[in-house]
Amino acid sequence: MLIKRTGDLKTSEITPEHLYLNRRDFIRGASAAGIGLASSLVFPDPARSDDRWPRGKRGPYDTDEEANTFKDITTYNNFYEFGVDKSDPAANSAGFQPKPWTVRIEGDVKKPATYNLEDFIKPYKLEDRIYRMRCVEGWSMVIPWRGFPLSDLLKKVEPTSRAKFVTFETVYRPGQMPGQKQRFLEWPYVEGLRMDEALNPLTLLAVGLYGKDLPNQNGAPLRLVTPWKYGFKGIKSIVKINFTDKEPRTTWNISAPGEYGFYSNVNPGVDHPRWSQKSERRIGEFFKRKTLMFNGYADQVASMYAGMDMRKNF
Ligand SMILES: Nc1nc2c(c(=O)[nH]1)N[C@H]1C(S)=C(S)[C@@H](COP(=O)(O)O)O[C@H]1N2
Ligand SMILES: [Mo]
Repeated sequence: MLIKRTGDLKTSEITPEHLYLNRRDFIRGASAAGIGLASSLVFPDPARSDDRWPRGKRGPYDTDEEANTFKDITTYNNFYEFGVDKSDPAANSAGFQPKPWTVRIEGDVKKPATYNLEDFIKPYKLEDRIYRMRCVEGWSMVIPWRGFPLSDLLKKVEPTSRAKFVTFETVYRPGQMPGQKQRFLEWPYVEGLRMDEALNPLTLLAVGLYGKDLPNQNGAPLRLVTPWKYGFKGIKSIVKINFTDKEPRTTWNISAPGEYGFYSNVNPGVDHPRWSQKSERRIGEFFKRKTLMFNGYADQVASMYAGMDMRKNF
C-alpha cells in the first residue's frame, strides 16, 4: 500500500471528530497561555482550521480579537426559557418556531405598528459586526453578529418627546419553551434601555450571527445586542418594543434587585455581591483575562454616564 507522509494528512483524517475538537481546545488554551507546542511537527496547525469568522476590524465598531467558534457560540448559552444549564438552549430549542414572527411597536411613538418580521427588517441595511460580549457570570465571547443599529429603527418609528426609555419583551410560548413552565424567572422576560443608550451606534438589533440567521438558542429571530453591558441586557426572541417615560422593570432586577440593576454596565470596579467582576474567562481559553471598563467600549459609551455614580447606578 501507499504510505502517506504525515504532512499530507489532515488531522481530521487521523483522529475522530470529537477527539480532534478536544485537542484543538487544548492547544488553543496552551497557545493563549504562551506555552509553545511543537505541534506542527506532529500534525497541522489546528489554529488554521477554517471554522472561525475571519479576524480583523472591518468597521469602526469591530473588535480585532479572534471570534469564538460557531460551536462555542451556539452550545454555551443562557436562555432560561429553554432551561438553566448552558447546554439546555441548544438541547431544548429545536421545536421553537421563529417563523412566522410578529413584532409590535407601541407606547410613546408616532408610528406604532405591528409588523411581520420580513417587513420589520426590510428598510434596514444589515451589517456584520464583531463584538466582545461579557456575561455577568464571569465568562466572555467574541461574536460576529448580523443586524442593524437600533437607532435606525427609532428614526423610522419616531418616539415622541415623552419617550425616555425603550422596553423589550420576549415571546411567551410555554408550549415551545419548556423553561417557561417553571418559575426560573418572571415570564415574559423584559428589558429596557435609556433613550441615549438605545440611540448609541453600538446598539444593535441582531437577526443573525456568523453570517447566518440567528439559531433558536441565540434568540431567533430578533434580539438585542449591547456589548458594553452584561449579557443579560441582550434580550432574545423579541416580540414587543415599547416607548415610555418611566424607567422600565427588567427581568433580572425583578428576580434579584440587590444583584442586578437597570444599567448593568460592565464594570470591573463594582463587584457582584457574590463574586468579583475584575476578571473573566474567554470561552475556549484557559487563563483568565482582566475585565475592561464598559467591556472595552469606554470610548464609545462612557460619556453617557458622566456624572452618574456607577456604584449606585449599577
Ligand atoms: N429572553 C431571554 N433573553 C436572554 C436571556 C434569557 O434567559 N432569556 N439570558 C441573557 C443572558 S444572561 C446572556 S449572557 C445572553 C446570552 O446570549 P447568547 O446565549 O447568545 O450568548 O442572553 C441574554 N438574553
Ligand atoms: Mo449572562
